[in-house]
Amino acid sequence: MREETIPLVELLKEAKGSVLILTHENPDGDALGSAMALYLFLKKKGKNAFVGCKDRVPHFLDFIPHCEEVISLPDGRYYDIGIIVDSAGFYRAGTEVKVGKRIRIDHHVGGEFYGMHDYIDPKAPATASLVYELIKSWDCSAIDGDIATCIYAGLATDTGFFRYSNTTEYTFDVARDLVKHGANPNYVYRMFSERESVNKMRLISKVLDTLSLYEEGLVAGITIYDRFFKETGTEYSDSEGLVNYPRSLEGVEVAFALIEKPDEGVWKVSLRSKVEVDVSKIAERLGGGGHKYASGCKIKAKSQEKALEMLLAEIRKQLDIQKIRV
Ligand SMILES: [Mn+2]
Repeated sequence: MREETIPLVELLKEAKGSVLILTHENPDGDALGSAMALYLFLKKKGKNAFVGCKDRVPHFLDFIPHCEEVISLPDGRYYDIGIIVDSAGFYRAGTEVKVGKRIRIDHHVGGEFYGMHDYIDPKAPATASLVYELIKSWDCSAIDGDIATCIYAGLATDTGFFRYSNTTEYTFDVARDLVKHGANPNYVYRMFSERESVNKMRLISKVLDTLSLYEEGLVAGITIYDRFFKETGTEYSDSEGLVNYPRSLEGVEVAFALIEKPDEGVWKVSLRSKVEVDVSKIAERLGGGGHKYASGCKIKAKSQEKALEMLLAEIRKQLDIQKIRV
């Protein structure tokens, strides 16, 4: 049993009121998988639990068990306890929520702290593995096939299906236990990776046309213009994971995707690193955050050129600080 889980487990065991579990906007596999696993578990424990998100569940996550129960936020309701998962703070929900007590379960470096009931471990491969530890500390016999699938989905996607550097012996220990409890690795993989639409393929094709290299090939990036979504009949959530294309190039250390968000007047940046560069430092200087290998931020700029210039300046600064040269 993990001692760090005790305060939160004790609090939830005693909880009589409503508990809202929420994720960041544009949820990924870890955010939704973690939220759904905790929600299903708390319901099993007889708690008055709810799960909410600003955005609707995207196509690539619609296989997550019971995801149709996700409430669209804001819903105007008051909840006694709010638990945000896989997020640096409640601001990442992207919407106002009315909750009494705020709690955070997360594996991002830094971020907001709400008190002794937070369960934060930047060394965890995924938020889903923290939810797993929490459930294990309370009642491991409650892990059924649905809960195991939710946790597995989060763990698998945040580790690039057990290939990224956060994949360790521990990651496999957790995965093994989840498979034992009914998670099906091939099913989850197929749901994530083999359900693309033709429209998404056409989006990828347009996006790859924007691929550019910088710093003699150490840095590579793509730009996803808002018009691309309209032209291909896709939507913002289809941009998830496209940053892995520039990252997959030989010699690239830092990869990025610049995504136009005209409704917010910003360019959303996804940053990825392969081995050494700590992209969380780049994202932090631009007002965002994340992990060493995967981070994000938003840049307020009128044009793609301006946003790119600001981003490249910070990337170069980080390469200089870490003395990374071709
Ligand atoms: Mn995560």
